[in-house]
Amino acid sequence: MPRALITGITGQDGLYLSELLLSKGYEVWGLIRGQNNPKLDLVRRIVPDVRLVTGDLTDLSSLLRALAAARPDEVYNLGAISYVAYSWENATLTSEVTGKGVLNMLEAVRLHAGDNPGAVRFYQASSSEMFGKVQEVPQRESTLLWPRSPYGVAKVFGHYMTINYRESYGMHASSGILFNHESPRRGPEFVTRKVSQAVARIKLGLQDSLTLGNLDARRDWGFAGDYVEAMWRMLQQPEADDYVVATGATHSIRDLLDAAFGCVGVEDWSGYVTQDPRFMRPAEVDLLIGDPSKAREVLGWEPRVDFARLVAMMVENDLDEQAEQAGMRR
Ligand code: NDP
Ligand code: GDR
Repeated sequence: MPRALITGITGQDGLYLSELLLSKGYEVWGLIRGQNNPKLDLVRRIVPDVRLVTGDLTDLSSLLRALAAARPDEVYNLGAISYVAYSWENATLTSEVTGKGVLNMLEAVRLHAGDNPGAVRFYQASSSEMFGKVQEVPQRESTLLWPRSPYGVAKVFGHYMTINYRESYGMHASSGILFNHESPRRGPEFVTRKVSQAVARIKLGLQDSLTLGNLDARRDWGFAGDYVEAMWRMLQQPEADDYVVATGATHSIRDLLDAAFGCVGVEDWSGYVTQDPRFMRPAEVDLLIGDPSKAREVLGWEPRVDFARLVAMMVENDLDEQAEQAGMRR
C-alpha cells in the first residue's frame, strides 16, 4: 500500500487530494497544525481514514518527526498562508510559512531519505500568482516570473528551491504551477466563494448587498477536484518536472458575477454590488490565463469542469448550506 503525507490537510486541496489518494488505496497521513485546530472536525468528517500527525512548516524538527511517523512514498506540500490580500499585512509571516516552509519541508525530506534521495517523491504547490505582471499570454512553464504580492514572491522562492533540490540532490521534486481552482470547499475569503455565498444569501433574503474590490481582474478558474488529479499524476512520472495546470480560459470578476447571479435568475446585478477600496490590492495581477499543453501531453490531464458548471456547483451548494444554517426549507 503506497503511503502519502500531505501538508495543508485542512485546506480545500488537502481534502480533495486525501479523497483521491484514499480511493486509490493509499495510506494517507496529514500534517495538522496547532492545538485544537478548528478545521480538524472537517477532516474527521470528510476523510476519517486520514491519519494525523502534528507539525508546522516553520518547525523543521516537527517535519522530521512527521516523516518518521508516516514513512511516506510521496509528500504533497500544500500547506501555506494562501490568501494573497493578507500577505501584504503579514509579509514576514507569509515569507516564513509560504516561502521558507518549503525549504524546511524539502530539507526534512532530504534528511529523512538519506542515501536514497529519490525514494520520497515531493510535490510543491506552486502558483500562477508567481506570473504576476503580465509578460506573456497565455502563461506557460517558461514564462518569466514577476510576482506582484509578498505571497507571490514567497511562492517563487519555494518554486526555485524545489527545482534546486531536484538539481542538487537528485530528488524527485515536482512543482505544479496551478492556476486558481475553486469548489464548494473554497475558503469564504476568496472571491468566488464570497460571491457564491452572497448570491445565495441574497436569493434567500438573508443579505441585500455584496461589497467587492477590483471587478476587472481576470482569472483562469478551474475545479479543485480536477486539479488534485494533476498533482498525483506528476508524482507518478519517471522524472520530476514542472507543469502548468489550468483550463486555458479566462474570466473577469464581472463575468463571475454574471454567472453567479444568473444561477438565481438575476440578470442585472448592479443594484446589489458595491465596490470598496478596502478590497483593492496595492498591486494587482490583471490577467491570468494558463497554457496546460504540457500537462495534457505528458500527464494526460484534462480539466473536466468548466467555468459555468463550477459557478453553478458553488451557488447550488451555498443555497443549500445557507438555507440549512438559517433553518429554512428549500
Ligand atoms: P487553503 O488556504 O485552503 O489551505 C492552506 C493550508 O495550509 C491549511 O490546511 C492550513 O492549515 C495550512 N497551513 C497554514 N499555515 C501552515 C503552517 N505554518 N504549517 C503547516 N500548515 C499550514 O489553500 P488551498 O487548499 O486552496 O491551496 C493549497 C496550496 O496550493 C497552498 O499552498 C496554496 O498556496 C496553493 N495554491 C492554491 C491555489 C488555489 O487556487 N486554491 C492555486 C495555486 C496554488 P490550518 O488549518 O492550520 O490553517
Ligand atoms: P487570488 O484569489 O488572489 O487570485 O489567489 P482571490 O479569489 O483572493 O482574488 C481573485 C481576484 O478577485 C479580485 N477581487 C477580490 N478578491 C477577494 N478575495 N475579495 C474581494 O472582495 C475581491 N474583489 C475583487 C482580486 O483583486 C483578485 O484579482 C488565489 C489563492 O488561492 C492563491 O493561494 C493562489 O495561489 C492563487 O489563487 C492562484
